Amino acid sequence: MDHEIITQLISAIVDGDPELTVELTRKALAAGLEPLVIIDQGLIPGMEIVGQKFACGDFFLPNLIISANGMQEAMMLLEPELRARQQERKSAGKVVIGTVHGDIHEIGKSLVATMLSANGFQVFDLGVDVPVGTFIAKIRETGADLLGLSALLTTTMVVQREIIAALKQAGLRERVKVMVGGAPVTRNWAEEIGADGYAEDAIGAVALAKRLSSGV
Ligand code: B1M
Repeated sequence: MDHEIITQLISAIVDGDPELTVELTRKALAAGLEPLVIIDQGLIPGMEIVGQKFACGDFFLPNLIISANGMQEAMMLLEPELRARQQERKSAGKVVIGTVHGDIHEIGKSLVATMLSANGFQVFDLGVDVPVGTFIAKIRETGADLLGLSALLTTTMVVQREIIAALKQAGLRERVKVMVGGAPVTRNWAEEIGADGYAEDAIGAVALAKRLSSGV
């Protein structure tokens, strides 16, 4: 039964049916499925198929948009559930996060932000297409210890490097640990640009943020 809902959820995302995506997400929660299982086994694999179909020309931009809308609406149901499962209440640290300039991919960044907040971090989410200077200003304003930079395009991951250079120029690099992520980003890339860490997914981002903020 559980497995069936997950399979249907993948199809609802791929078929571009936001209404059904939300209905199935509700059903899955009611059936007792963990929000992270719904995300990791249903919504994300669905989006991966959409991405593959787009890459090989079977799908077009409207397909991407409608599937993303379905996932975002489902996430609106799931985010409060993720937060409700929050285990650590005391602040684990302050994180400024955003998707870099030129890039409007929002879903993965928001999932990372939600998971960080659910794990006790105070999160300042700047949204998408964030100018370099806005990251710098927010770090100054909040005194954040961590900066999370999401990039989903090979053309925008280079902005992560620009932000690290801007941090140095602003005299903030020693004070802030930088974590990077997003589909095209790799551990090698993180090392190459001098970031402090890379995480492949939202769970990995929480583990990394904890490690970085504890100074290990
Ligand atoms: Co776009 N898109 N898109 N897109 N899109 C990709 C990324 C692409 C891989 C699709 C493909 O061709 N297969 C491709 C990029 C190719 C490349 O550069 N390598 C692509 C392209 C080309 C484009 C456009 C250029 C298309 C066009 O206009 N011709 C355009 C660019 C717009 C822009 O940003 N300037 C574009 C637009 C869009 C939409 C707006 C339509 C829509 C986004 C809507 C929205 O976010 N509100 C969209 C979507 C939905 C996708 C795919 C299909 C799905 C992305 C997603 O939400 N995945 C994507 C294909 C794919 O990735 N498989 C694709 C689900 C999400 C939970 O995963 O974002 O990877 P993800 O986040 C993960 C991890 O990456 C990680 O944790 C998250 C949770 O597990 N993570 C971090 C992310 N950030 C992190 C930060 C961290 C740590 C981990 O630390 C700080």
